[in-house]
Amino acid sequence: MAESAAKRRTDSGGSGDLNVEVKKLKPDHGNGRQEAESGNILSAFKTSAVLNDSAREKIIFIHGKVADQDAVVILEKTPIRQDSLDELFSGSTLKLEMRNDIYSTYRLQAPPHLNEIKTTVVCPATEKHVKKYQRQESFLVEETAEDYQSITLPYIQKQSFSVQWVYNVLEKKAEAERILYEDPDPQVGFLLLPDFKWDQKQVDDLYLLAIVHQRNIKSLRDLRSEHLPLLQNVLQKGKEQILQRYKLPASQLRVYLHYQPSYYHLHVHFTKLGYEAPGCGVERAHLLTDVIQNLQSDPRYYETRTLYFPLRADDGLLGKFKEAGKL
Ligand code: M7G
Repeated sequence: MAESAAKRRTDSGGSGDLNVEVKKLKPDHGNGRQEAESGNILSAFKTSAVLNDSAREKIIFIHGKVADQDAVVILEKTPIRQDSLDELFSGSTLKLEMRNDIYSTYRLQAPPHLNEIKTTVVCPATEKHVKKYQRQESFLVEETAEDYQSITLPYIQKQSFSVQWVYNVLEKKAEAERILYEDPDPQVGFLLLPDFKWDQKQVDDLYLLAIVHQRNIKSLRDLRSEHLPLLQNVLQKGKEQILQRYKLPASQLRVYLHYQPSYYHLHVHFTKLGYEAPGCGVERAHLLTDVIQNLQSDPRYYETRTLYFPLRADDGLLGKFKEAGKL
């Protein structure tokens, strides 16, 4: 067990940030400057609705207000780390609930630092954010090349989420200390950093993002064979970095793009194979290796193909497909 605990600790050759203390961050209102805060910005949070929750995943999405601003708060219990087990057993109190023959159940009260809740705050949140986190039925959409030009493109040009947070990362105005690797080349370069869904405490749910420096590639649909050097570079160097830092070989990784993404600036998801990351299903995730091969066999593959993707019931884009008689 000691060996596997050491593995889970992801002794990453000195990246040193797997046990970073969670700082409470003030919303940065788009300029990317974040301040470590000792106070609790959520102490005055007023809940208006639970948007979604899952007992199995131990996560809850809440809509409410911070001061007068709309906010979405996500609370998530984090996995139990093997390297904290000794402390968990020796430093907790144990309250018996029931005992029967050889069976007994307890409530274990762990020391506070082993009992943290990962908290994500979106503030101010737009109506679109509230919808993104709301539990809803999804519908599979069939998008031809013409549909993309006449329905999807005009919609995303007007209605998509701001990519200010992406520019803040690229310009080192936010999360600069979290960047794991940068290839600064303007054509084939990218930044690699932890996705904000990953608390970096264990590799079991590893989730990194590669954000490309080129700013004119919105999504998979815009990819052409001229982007092959960029995609190959992201795949190759991303894999190398992950092997070096986390000792995870490429055979343990799922490397993919979302279509449709939420944020229309090209980025690639790197997740650990055994971890069922949200959005890793076949209806939304496109393996980067497949994307590269498709572009090698047809330079206009993603310009011309019909693509399929799920949209949630009240997604405005779904409404546009319905209006056009496509559903
Ligand atoms: P996507 O495919 O555009 O949309 O991926 P999705 O959120 O529907 O999957 C964007 C990815 O960026 C997601 O995995 C998000 O968790 C992640 N992400 C979003 N924001 C706003 C941030 C952020 O501010 N910082 C970091 N590090 N990751 C983010």
